[in-house]
Order: sequence, then C-alpha cells, then structure tokens
Amino acid sequence: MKITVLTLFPEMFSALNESILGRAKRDGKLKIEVLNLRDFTQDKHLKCDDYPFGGGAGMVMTAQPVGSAIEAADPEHRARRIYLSPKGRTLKQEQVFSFVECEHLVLLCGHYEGVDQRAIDLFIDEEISIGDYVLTGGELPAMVLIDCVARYVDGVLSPESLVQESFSENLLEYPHYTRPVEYRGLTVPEVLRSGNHAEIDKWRREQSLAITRKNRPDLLK
Ligand code: 4H4
Repeated sequence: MKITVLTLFPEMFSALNESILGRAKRDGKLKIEVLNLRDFTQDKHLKCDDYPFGGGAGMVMTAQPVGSAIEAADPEHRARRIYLSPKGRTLKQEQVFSFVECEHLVLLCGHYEGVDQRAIDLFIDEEISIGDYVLTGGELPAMVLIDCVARYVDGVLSPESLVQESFSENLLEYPHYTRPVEYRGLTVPEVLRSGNHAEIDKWRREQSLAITRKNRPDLLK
C-alpha cells in the first residue's frame, strides 16, 4: 500500500518513522510519501493561502497548489483521495477496512479555515473527520488515519492481535491484566488464572458488554 500525504508541514510526519509504522516503512510493507504543498504553488511568494471571498476571519488554502500536488501524486486518479476536515464523515472502523483495500491513498491536510471548495470539488473523493472538534491542522488527523489503516496492512501486526479488539464486533474490548498477580492490593480476576478458556472467554465477553453498555451504549443499538 502507498500513502501520499499533502501538507504544509511535512516535518510533522517524522513521527511516522517511529515504532510499528517506522518498521513497516523500513520493511517495505508500507510506502508513505510526504509532499510539501509549498513545492507546488505557482505564487512568486510561495503563498498557499489567501483571504476568503465574502470576508470573515482566517485564511483559505488556495486551490492551485492543492490541484497541482494531487495531479502530481496521482496523475491517473487511481488513488482514493481523502481530505481531512471537520466537515467530513466521522472515521469509523468499517471505513478503515475499506481504506486497507486501496492500493494508494492520497491524504490532503487542511489548514486555516480550510481549502478552496473548487479544489475539493475537482480533486477530492471524500472528506473524513476524526471527530467533532476543530484542530489547528489536518496533519494529526492524517496520522490517525494512517495508523488505523497501517495496522491492517499484511505483516505490520500479527493476525492474532487483530482478532478481538474494540469496535471489531461493535463492542469495546475487555480489561487486560498482566504480572504481578497483586498490585497495590488489587489482584488479577481469578478466572483469568484458571486456565479454563471457556470461562475466560465468557468473562471477557461479559466485561466487553458491560463496558460498552456503560461507555458506548450507542454501539449496542
Ligand atoms: C479544515 C478546519 C477544514 C476547518 C480545518 C475546516 C479535522 C478534524 C480538523 C484544521 C483544519 C482542521 N480534520 N478531522 N476534526 N472550514 N482540521 O479539525 O472545512 O470546516 O479532520 S472547514
């Protein structure tokens, strides 16, 4: 899988060279290219934003650098082109599964008040939000999406670690415990040390249901 990120702040993506994602890149399982939108502007002052028509606070990202960068990254429109913005559909696990099937994702990171609508209309396939809050930029949302998707790229994580996790069955995950058996007077639930895997699975499902009912009753509808 290849992911192309279009951003005004490419240095923010150095974080993707760490940990599991860094190893996936080094192992060639995941190709991530980061393009600086400023390299594509035709403005003599390298501007990539301008004042909004109709007035109002803030600046708007101009269409030309965005369009030129997307056409350079994906000349034949074979990629899924996603604009990270609070106006988008909220990212859910089922969308992550659909993104994993794509050979190439192009992620546009918005800034300021957003991007000139014509760039979205002409070059973007869909807008995705990571949640109902407004950030200073689309770079962190892009990294969230990359992390979600990269976990399912073959060879990045072990298949076992992907089987039973939050949201995979619309349930939040059960609590986890490890050594020592007692920590500050709190002991590991006896059933987890019983070796009775039928009972362990039963306890874990009951815990998942209880946690989901408490924290995310909407998932049970
Ligand atoms: C982009 C703000 C677009 C407003 C931005 C708009 C998120 C989010 C985000 C920096 C930029 C903000 N991106 N999920 N939440 N005018 N991005 O907050 O289109 O509403 O993804 S606008």
